[in-house]
Amino acid sequence: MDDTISKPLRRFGILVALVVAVPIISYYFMLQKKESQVIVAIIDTGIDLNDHELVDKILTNSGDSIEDGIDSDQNIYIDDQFGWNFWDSNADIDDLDGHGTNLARTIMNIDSRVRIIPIKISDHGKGIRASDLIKSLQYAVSRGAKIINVSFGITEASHELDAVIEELRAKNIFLVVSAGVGVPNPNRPVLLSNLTPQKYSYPFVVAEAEVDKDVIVSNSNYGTQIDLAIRWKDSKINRGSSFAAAIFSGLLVSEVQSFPDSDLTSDLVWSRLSSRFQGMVEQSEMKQSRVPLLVLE
Ligand SMILES: [Ca+2]
Ligand SMILES: [Ca+2]
Repeated sequence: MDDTISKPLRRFGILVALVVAVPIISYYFMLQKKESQVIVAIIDTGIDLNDHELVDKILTNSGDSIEDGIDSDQNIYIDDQFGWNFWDSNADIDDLDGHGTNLARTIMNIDSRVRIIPIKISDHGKGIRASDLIKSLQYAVSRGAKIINVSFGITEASHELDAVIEELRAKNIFLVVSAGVGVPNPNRPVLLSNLTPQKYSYPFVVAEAEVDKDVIVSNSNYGTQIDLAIRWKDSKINRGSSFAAAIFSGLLVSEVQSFPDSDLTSDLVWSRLSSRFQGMVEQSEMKQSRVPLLVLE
C-alpha cells in the first residue's frame, strides 16, 4: 500500500471517529450524571442492607462517609454515611421490618433513576414522635432531597412543623404522604384533619383506589386533604396507601428527570400529572368528597 496516501487518510479517519465519538461519550456521561440526580428521602423503617440493588441506590454522605466516631461534617449526626436512625439515635439504618425497604423498591420499580436517603424513624411504624418527624424532614432537606416520602401519619401535632412544611414549599421540595388507615386501629379510619402531616395543605396526600370499583379502599382515612387515589394491579407492588404514596413518589422522580435544571413547582407537576387522571373516585366515608383517579398501567 502507498504510505503517502494511507497516512493522511488514517489521520482523517481518526479525526472523524473522534468528532463523532467525543460528543456521544460526553452525552452519555451527561445523561448518567443527570439520571442519578433525583434524591428521594424515605422516612420510614430504614432499608434492608442485604438488598444490594437498593444499597447501590443509597446516596452516600461524602461529608461523613468514614465510620470513625467523628462527626466530620458537623451536622450533629455521627458517621451518617447513608442516613440517620432517629428511633435509636444512631447511624444504623438497617430495616428490621421491611416496610421502608418495600417503599424503596416500589419507588425504584416506577423509576430507578434515584438516589435514596434512608431515614429511620421507627422500628415497626409505631411510637413515632412529632419531634423526630421534624428532625427527619430537616435532615432530608439538609442532604438535598427533592422528594420526601412519608407513608405514615401521627396523631401528635406540633406547631414547629408549620415552619418546616413552609420551608419545603419555599424550596419546591415535594412531600408525598399516604392517606393511611386508622390510627391506632387500622379498621377504624380517622379524619385526616386529625393526622400529621396529612392535615397540611402542602403535601400530596395519596390514597389507594379499589382495583375494580370507583372508590377509595374502605378502611382508608378520609377527608378533603386527599389529593388523589391510585389504582394498580401489578402484584409486585404491595397493597395499601403506603405504596400508593411510593408510586406517586416514583412518578415525581420521572417528572423531576424531565425538568433537571429547573425549579419544578408542585403546581406545575400537578398540572402535568393531571392529564393522566382517569375520572374521579368516591371516598367511602365522605361520598361528597370525590378525588381524581390515577391508574398505574
Ligand atoms: Ca455527620
Ligand atoms: Ca465520620
